[in-house]
Amino acid sequence: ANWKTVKEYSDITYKKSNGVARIAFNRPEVRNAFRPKTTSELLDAFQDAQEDTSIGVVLLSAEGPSPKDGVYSFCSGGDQSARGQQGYVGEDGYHRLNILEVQRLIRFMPKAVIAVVPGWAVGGGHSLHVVCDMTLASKEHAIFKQTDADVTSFDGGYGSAYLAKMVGQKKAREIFFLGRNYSAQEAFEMGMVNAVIPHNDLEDTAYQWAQEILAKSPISIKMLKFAMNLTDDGMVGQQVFAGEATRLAYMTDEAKEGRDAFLEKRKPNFDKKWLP
Ligand code: 1HA
Repeated sequence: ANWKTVKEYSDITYKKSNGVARIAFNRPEVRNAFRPKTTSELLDAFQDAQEDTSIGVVLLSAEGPSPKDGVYSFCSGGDQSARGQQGYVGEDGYHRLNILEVQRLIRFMPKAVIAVVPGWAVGGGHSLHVVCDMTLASKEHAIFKQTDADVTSFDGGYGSAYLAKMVGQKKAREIFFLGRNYSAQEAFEMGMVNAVIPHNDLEDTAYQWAQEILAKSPISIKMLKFAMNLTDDGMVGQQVFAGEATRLAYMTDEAKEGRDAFLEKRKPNFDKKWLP
């Protein structure tokens, strides 16, 4: 990979190479906890990756290890030192839970998003890996853990209910109710990790997976992602999927006639082809 920095941020890094965007947490000294500044930067970077037509796959990864103790982390969730009474407090003084907006961007983005987990994936960081399309984990250093019930928080959406669809109800309840540590191998066996990768090969493997996806049809990847999302996302899932159906319908002669007739202030002639 020939990574080029796209934009300088304080709490994340953002690079691109050959169709792949890499967005990485960059607060390894606090296990890559996110504060409002981090989530704003994530939103900005994900939005850029979404709009950039040269990008087909996004890697959500993390810098590290911690310069303090050499420990690797993906993300340890909300920064508890920024936690106020109603959410996480930023420089503007507002209390926010806008990591959920980041989750929605990942979920509804018409491109594959791969979580690359080099170390701790904890609390809201665990939920982020859950909402990504796939997860690759470091064999030696990845640890999955749900601490929400230790700190009076709960991700009642994708982080838990969608997780239960992934690993089964009993396991999901164990993960949240006991908050134990799970290795990459255990997470793999539960079905929430796609592959366990030797730590030194993790980033290269993620890039390789991305390249394999990039060789596929962009329309197929987008439609398959939206199709697999649909049943779990209710009316919004239908809206997203149907939006793509609308786009395809717009490409027909029939749609062109509908538009042209309106603009030319005449009755449309739909040529009455009621195809089977
Ligand atoms: O659930 C949600 C949400 C739900 C709905 C809507 C929005 C949500 C938004 C957020 C969240 C959450 O994320 S709630 C869960 C918040 N996160 C946690 O409870 C995890 C807290 N951290 C830990 O349990 C542990 O640090 C660890 C298992 C990740 C790692 O343990 P380890 O290796 O023993 O390291 P540790 O010594 O604990 O931490 C290293 C440094 O990082 C410490 O700072 P230092 O003593 O060096 O000054 C530690 O305070 C800091 N740190 C780690 N995690 C966080 C953190 N500082 C702030 N916030 C953190 N999350």
